[in-house]
Amino acid sequence: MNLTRADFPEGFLFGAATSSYQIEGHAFGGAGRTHWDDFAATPGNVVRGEDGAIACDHYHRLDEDLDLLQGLNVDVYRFSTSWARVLPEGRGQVNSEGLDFYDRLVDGLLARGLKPALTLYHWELPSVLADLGGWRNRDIAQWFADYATVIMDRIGDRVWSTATINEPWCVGWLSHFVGAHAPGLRDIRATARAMHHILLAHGTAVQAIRATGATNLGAVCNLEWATPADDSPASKAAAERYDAIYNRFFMGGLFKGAYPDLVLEGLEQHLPSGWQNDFGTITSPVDWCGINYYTRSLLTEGEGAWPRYAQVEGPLPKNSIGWETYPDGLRDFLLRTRDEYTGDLPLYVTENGMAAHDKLGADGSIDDTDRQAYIGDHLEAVREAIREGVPVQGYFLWSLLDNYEWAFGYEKRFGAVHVDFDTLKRSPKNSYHALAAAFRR
Ligand code: IFM
Repeated sequence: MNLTRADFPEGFLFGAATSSYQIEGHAFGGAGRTHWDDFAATPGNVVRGEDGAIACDHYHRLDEDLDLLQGLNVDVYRFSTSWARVLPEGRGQVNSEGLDFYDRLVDGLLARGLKPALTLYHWELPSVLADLGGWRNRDIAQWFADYATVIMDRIGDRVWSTATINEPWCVGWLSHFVGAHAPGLRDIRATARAMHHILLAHGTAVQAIRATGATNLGAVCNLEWATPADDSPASKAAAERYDAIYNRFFMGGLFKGAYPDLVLEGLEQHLPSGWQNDFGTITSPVDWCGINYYTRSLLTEGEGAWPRYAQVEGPLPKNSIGWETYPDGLRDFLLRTRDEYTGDLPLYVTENGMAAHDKLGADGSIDDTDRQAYIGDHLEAVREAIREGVPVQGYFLWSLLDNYEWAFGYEKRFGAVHVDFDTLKRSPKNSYHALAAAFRR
């Protein structure tokens, strides 16, 4: 790693990120069932049918993991609270063990000099609410705001920042149109409603938790650069549709109070009636915007009904999932976000990292040179954006630990720390040591 902390502006924050269901061990501490447990229980949805019941057993290894974070020399830790751990039925009765756990987590961070960056929803919807229609049901906006208030009442006095819903595209499109994430639907009407209600829930929660005195609130979107696969007008149009659905729908809703025409073409007839009246809530001011960035896609004209695009395999080096490494996309998104959506608002890269081809050495070390190169190249892209005047104020590595990679089960590893999922032993990879050196103060 060539870059160090000294290559970034004074006060720039380095962090690491995880999420509750991916690391905690959902079987522990009285957590309620989630739609990911249901999804994983359906044959064919998840590699080997794996779920988050044990995951990294972070629930019982909290101190060890917080020590690893501290050893990484980061400033801030992005974690999420689990709705179903705190409210097993989604609403009503609070599981005090769940809140106690997050209390210990926040205090453990502060004791180690780390800033707690909270995300309120990273995908584990309580099954009870999923059974009521989940993100398709407009009532979820208030359910989510009520849950957010329960969390803030307990730890809001000590968290440094709060984000609402991680990666709206995944919660909406990937989960309701593609069907690759819980609840695994392939239904355009469900998709339109879910995508709109996610933003409505975001705005409703922002208003509710601001009223509790919460500050430093943000929205986090995952963005994927869309490149036409060739010079044809059809491929260019396919890339624009992909970009509109993936990136511009959510950014447009949050920061312009409007959805792109290219998305309305397909979704308008399925949006809930009166959707235009919700933008006052959806655009409730936030204090920062987070961008999760991993890759780009190459697009060409597809077959069949809207959105009629097809993804084509690209020529660039890929991670172990097959995602191309394309750091220019991060720089270009930071510029575009500032220019078209957020202006002076602080931006954070709230996730970036690589599922690498980790190699175990005879001495027990884990060689992940390609992960180090990936991170270095993306940090360089952040520097380029900063040089162009974009107010980027921090970068979070995904992820501290190898963890439950959703539909890929435990097979794809993003961690700076290796986790043996049989023994749960943690072993820092070479990237952990390189990053600890780069982030040293
Ligand atoms: O593991 C996920 C995370 O939950 C959300 N952002 C992308 C990561 C890698 O796929």
